[in-house]
Amino acid sequence: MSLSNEKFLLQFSLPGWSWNDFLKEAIAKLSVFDLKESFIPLEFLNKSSITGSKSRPIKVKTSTWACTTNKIKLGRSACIDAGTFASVLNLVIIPRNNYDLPFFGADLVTLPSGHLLALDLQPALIHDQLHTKNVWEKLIPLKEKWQSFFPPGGPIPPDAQSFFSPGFLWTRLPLGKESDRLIKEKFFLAFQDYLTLYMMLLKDSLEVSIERSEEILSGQKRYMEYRSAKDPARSMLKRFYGEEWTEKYISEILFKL
Ligand code: DBV
Repeated sequence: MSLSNEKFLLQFSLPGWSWNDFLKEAIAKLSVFDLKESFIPLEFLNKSSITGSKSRPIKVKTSTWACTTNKIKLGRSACIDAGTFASVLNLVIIPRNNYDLPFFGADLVTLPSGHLLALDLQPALIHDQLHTKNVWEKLIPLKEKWQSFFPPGGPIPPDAQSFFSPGFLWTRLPLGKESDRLIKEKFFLAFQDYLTLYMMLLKDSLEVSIERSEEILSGQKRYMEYRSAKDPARSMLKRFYGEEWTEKYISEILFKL
């Protein structure tokens, strides 16, 4: 792991609850490849603000980290630390489009209302056997193994369904010691399983034809447009940092191909 990675991780060690161990695990796994950190403009690298009320101000920080490898176009994390108000790790890995690979997506969110945990390998080309079969065969057993420990997260909007895989692991948990234990003892292992599978798929993938890679690219664009249009963090980010910064962050950093 390079020095600036470590510096970043130190900046994100929070007191109390944090998703830091998950991010560290992901970076450690990615570091097996020829990882190169990507440049993030200063205004998005570490953004601070104050939210809450005058009598109870809450410090908010959003940190962004990104990398590439020979098969990954963009791996990026967005971490929000607003103390008890919010703790978020959103991680997306976008493979290069000359490989027939899904996205890796994790959305780990702690709010005063509870934890919301989403983990998936998501297709760029929906309903395309060549793109999905090999992945789903390996992913569905992981979903079956891990979802049994967690209550289902509830329905996802119909327009979003096609962006998820049948291996979507998704739950909502109340705050408290029992959930903390479940997250540390079970969800962390599920996260490692999903990541390990993704690393294996990356390692084994072979380059596809130019025609195929163009098809994959247009699927990736559709996916990014959807994620950027429907980012569930939009209203929170706007509250923290205002509209202009938020829209730029979403379209130019979080979901840009
Ligand atoms: N979600 C993001 C990014 C975030 C982020 C970039 C930078 O995609 C955080 C931060 N997700 C985030 C927050 C919330 C959610 C919710 C803060 C809570 C919003 C709130 O309640 O105010 C999966 N994330 C959610 C929800 C889902 C997901 C289904 C609930 C939405 C709701 O209840 O309205 N993650 C989300 C998703 C994909 C994924 C749609 C893939 C397509 O990976």
